[in-house]
Amino acid sequence: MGEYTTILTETHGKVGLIRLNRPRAYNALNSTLMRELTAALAEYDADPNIGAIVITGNEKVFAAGADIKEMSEATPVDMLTSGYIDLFDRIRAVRKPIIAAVSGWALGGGFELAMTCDMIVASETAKFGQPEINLGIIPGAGGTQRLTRTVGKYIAMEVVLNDRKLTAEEAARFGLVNRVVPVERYLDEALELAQQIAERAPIALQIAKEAVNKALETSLTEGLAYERRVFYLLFATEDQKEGMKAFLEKRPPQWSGK
Ligand code: DAK
Repeated sequence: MGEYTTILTETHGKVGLIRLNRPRAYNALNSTLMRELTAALAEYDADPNIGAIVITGNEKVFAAGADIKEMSEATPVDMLTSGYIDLFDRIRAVRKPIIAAVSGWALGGGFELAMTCDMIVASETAKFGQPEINLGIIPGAGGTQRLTRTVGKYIAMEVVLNDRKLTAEEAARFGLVNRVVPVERYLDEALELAQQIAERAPIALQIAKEAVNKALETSLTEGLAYERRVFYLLFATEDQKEGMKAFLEKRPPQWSGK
């Protein structure tokens, strides 16, 4: 892995773990951190020994949003040309599954980062919010769109228009997180989930992630047609042959990723 100053990386079996690490600034997502995060994600995405990725912060904070100090004097042209939003798009383009392990605050861009991931494991202390309205702005990295698609219009309006923070329990009730666990367990739980996923057939995993994401972006008719095409495509893989043969032979499959 490259040399990073604002994140820490570790490998746990087939899982790449990225810890956001600007604790004194509550892991505010400055441009260095976002660049390093996307570089580390790209490294793990290209590594054939890695099957899934976990992004976490620390017990107190996942990330408190974009760095307010860095953007307080920005012009619209600065915001447009900084490339900041392209970094979020790069996270979205990662082909391997990404799990956010969230404890404490996930605010603004930090909440948007968690929602850009594919699954969210939360500690009981997790708190989610879009407080941009307090700064005279609105969410700019998907908050108004991803949140609304997940929790619906009415809750999203309260979160975005009135800085309503969501507890972990509320987030679970609204379908925003996969599970809520005691704070001592949240990272292990996310790593175990990621490890299970990482053991699965790599090409099917990639296609499955794409197909689920497609559901959020197309009509049902187009989505079903897309699903059917990629379903047929998987019958061209060695893993499909192996998976079905292993089932019939009553043994665990050995995935080749081909
Ligand atoms: N940026 C910079 N520093 C931050 C920060 C942030 N977002 N959040 C916290 N910090 C820093 C504080 O300044 C403080 O630093 P020192 O004063 O000690 O040097 C330290 O972290 C601890 O913060 P507090 O003293 O405030 O700690 P508390 O426990 O009292 O409160 C808090 C914790 C997380 C509730 C509070 O710090 C807070 O409300 N933070 C701000 C949260 C926020 O408003 N987040 C939204 C930021 S706006 C874009 C797309 C998207 C975005 C930008 C561009 N493009 C399309 C280009 C995203 C925008 C945002 O996320």
